[in-house]
Amino acid sequence: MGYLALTGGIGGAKLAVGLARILAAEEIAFLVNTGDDFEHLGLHISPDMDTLTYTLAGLSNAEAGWGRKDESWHFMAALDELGGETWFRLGDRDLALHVTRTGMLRQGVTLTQATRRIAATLGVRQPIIPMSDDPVRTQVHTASGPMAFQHYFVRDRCQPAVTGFEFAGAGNARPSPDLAVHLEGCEGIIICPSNPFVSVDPILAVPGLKEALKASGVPLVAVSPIVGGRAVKGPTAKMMGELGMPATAGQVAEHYAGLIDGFILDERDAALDGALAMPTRVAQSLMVTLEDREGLAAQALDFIRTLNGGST
Ligand code: FO1
Repeated sequence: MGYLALTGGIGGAKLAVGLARILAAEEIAFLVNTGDDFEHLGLHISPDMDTLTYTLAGLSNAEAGWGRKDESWHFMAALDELGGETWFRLGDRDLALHVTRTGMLRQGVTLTQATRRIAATLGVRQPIIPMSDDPVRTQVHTASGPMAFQHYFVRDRCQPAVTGFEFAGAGNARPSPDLAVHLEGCEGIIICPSNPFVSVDPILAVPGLKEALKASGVPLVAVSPIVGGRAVKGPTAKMMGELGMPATAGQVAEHYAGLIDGFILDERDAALDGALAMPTRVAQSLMVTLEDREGLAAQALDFIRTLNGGST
């Protein structure tokens, strides 16, 4: 028995830690966005899976939210001297992970298997499952044309105004084989407070995946990434404005309508409690301390139990 959490990016990883700390390792599995993945300097890079892996392993750079702590940057410095691309910062220790994964993939190891081996080596006991072993690449549409996700997010620092998104390759992608394994006996699904457009939608765009989540018949609750009209982290609110939507928690709930059975609002948005098309729960969703992360995780699990008709 256990839970499945959909996550991507830095915001999602925060709740993931809370879930990992209050549940036994065999009670939680993470389904992770790979739309941010890209080939860079000849390496396959999976940022959201690495962010989660490092975070669960206690190795992450907490200030940046990505990459490893205790890093050195000799590779970047040497690459710069050679005139290489240094807009995407790769620390020396982080680089070893990308080299290792790329080597595995070149030997025919799937992304699911490679991620499982790397996570185990780093001491992570919770399953970290890519949404698909097939390539899906988020393209950000802007007034001046489509952009690769990392060019938008890192190189251009989310400055371009977005007009839409495309998940190239999604049509031919299959859910990771490990998804069905972890949906067996699952008692609830959580959508972490990740960017709905570029961290969650790519996962839901894999054919059959949304259907598999709904077919599980268990409550699916989402935690709002928007608090009081602002994104907790990253460009979510900016994107909503550019897409002509109000940057509100209610709009995010609307975005997930039809899929979710419950929506967790932050206390600042308590006025929306009971005013949305689905059951809501108010919780402290700004996660600064580990206790905040654990508290929000506990609220999500309790909300699921309530929706399951369990404890009040
Ligand atoms: N984000 C940045 O803003 N700048 C970087 O130089 C950067 C490097 C990087 C390296 C490895 C990695 O796993 C993530 C990295 N990220 C960087 C974050 C990454 O772009 C984002 O975490 C996701 O793609 C969006 O959530």
